[in-house]
Amino acid sequence: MSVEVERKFLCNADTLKTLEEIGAVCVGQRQFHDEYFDTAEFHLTLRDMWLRKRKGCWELKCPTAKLDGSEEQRDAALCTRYKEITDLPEIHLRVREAVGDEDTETCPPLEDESWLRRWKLACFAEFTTVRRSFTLQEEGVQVDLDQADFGYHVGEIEVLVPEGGDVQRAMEKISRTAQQLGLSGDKRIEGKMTVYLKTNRPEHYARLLKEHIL
Ligand code: V4E
Repeated sequence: MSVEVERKFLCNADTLKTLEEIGAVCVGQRQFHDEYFDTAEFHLTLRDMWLRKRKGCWELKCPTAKLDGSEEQRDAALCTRYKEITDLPEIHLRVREAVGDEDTETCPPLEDESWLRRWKLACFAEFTTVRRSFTLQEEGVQVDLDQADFGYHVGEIEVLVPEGGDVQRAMEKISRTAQQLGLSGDKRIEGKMTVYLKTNRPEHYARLLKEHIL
């Protein structure tokens, strides 16, 4: 398990040029289709848990523990931090708990997708992203430029921190990279999901907004 620390930013006509100027190296372009799942009552997303299938693999993003007050105020307001879980038994455990299934005697099989039916999980969002990725001189920092098929273009500065690693240091690296990219502003930039839900699932969006998840 690792923690993904990430700051999103808006791309403009100069973004590519700026990346080049600060020595970013393009390490490739890929395309992927994401399907996100939840119950009709939003058991997962109301807990800020994001279950998705990407390229045939299941992934679950869960919130991390809060940092202490001073750190929260400084860098954390602009960054998101999520645990990324890819181990299927661990995903099952967390989803089972979130949906309130207390029958721990019978485990749904891992090899088929009957667990989706058991926990009444259905796809609520799906979209395709074309992603160009760049590495930077700042160690461990990656910049992704995402173009979603519903017309949203967003950049992400991200650092993957192994379990127990230094999240504060990751946020400092992100902050330095943001400065190099000339990013100003103190507002969190909307992710693809926020923009997608606003347009395609307004009730779901409104509920998550009300509960301060988005
Ligand atoms: C964590 C989360 C969601 C899951 C998708 O996360 P995101 O990093 O936006 O997508 P993507 O495609 O870049 O994933 P990657 O390839 O980096 O793993 S959907 C909504 N959230 C919560 C969230 C939030 N509340 N605010 C912001 C700015 N981003 C995400």
